Amino acid sequence: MSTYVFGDIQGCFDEFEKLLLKCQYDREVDQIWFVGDLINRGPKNLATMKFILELNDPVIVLGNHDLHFLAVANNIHPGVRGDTIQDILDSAERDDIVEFLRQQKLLYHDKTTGYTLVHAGIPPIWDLHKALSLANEVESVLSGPDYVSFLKEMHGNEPSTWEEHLTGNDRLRAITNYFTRLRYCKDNGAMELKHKANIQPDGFSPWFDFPAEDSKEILFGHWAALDGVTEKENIIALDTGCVWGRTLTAMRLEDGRLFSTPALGSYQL
Ligand SMILES: [Mn+2]
Repeated sequence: MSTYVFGDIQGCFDEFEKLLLKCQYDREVDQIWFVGDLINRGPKNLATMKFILELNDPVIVLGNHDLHFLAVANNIHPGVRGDTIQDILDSAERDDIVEFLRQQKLLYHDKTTGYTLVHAGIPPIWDLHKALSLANEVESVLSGPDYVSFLKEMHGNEPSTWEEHLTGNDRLRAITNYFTRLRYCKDNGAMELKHKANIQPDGFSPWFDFPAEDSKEILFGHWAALDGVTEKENIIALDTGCVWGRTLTAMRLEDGRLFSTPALGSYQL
């Protein structure tokens, strides 16, 4: 049995299928983990989600695009230019996909392998135990009866610095932004969410450049501009920009081998 961890698919279903073949993925015995951003910006979002819905026990952490889909599907957000989720919105599977996604996690830690899975990052102010507990606060709301009222307040960049005394939707939005949008921060956890992805803002550093409170093996996506390079052995970036016309990447956990396949198009505006 092997475990394959996939970078941001974003609806690039043809590339996803090709990469599964290249890995010699066997659906009877192998497991798939996803770093999130399963959908949006790429061309085949419904096909991607139908495939994932039929998997046995996938491990998924949600990305910003997956959460954005939930907001649009609940008629909370009108969508933005470049969204490609209409195929799901128009489908008979729309409600099943919404229900499936809102049961997923923001952060996953596998005790057997020691790996932690997150879409964007974990700020240096939280050890793993704290991060799992905060992720669980959002996961409970998302899978619970009042999730629409959180989705209504989810978009936004503030508060940009974690404070333990935050409450309500400000607290949930901050936690969500750390796990699903973080790239650069300061050692006190202050996030910079407004900059362009490949320009380091003054006074900020990549979240993984700070010494962690505990040694963690982290797998993440979201940051296509890194193109898989963090310069840190234990911090593994898996978004290699398929949706930007570059490659889709997966890692086999058991031996650390990377597999990739070229994008069949460039889908971003
Ligand atoms: Mn993302």
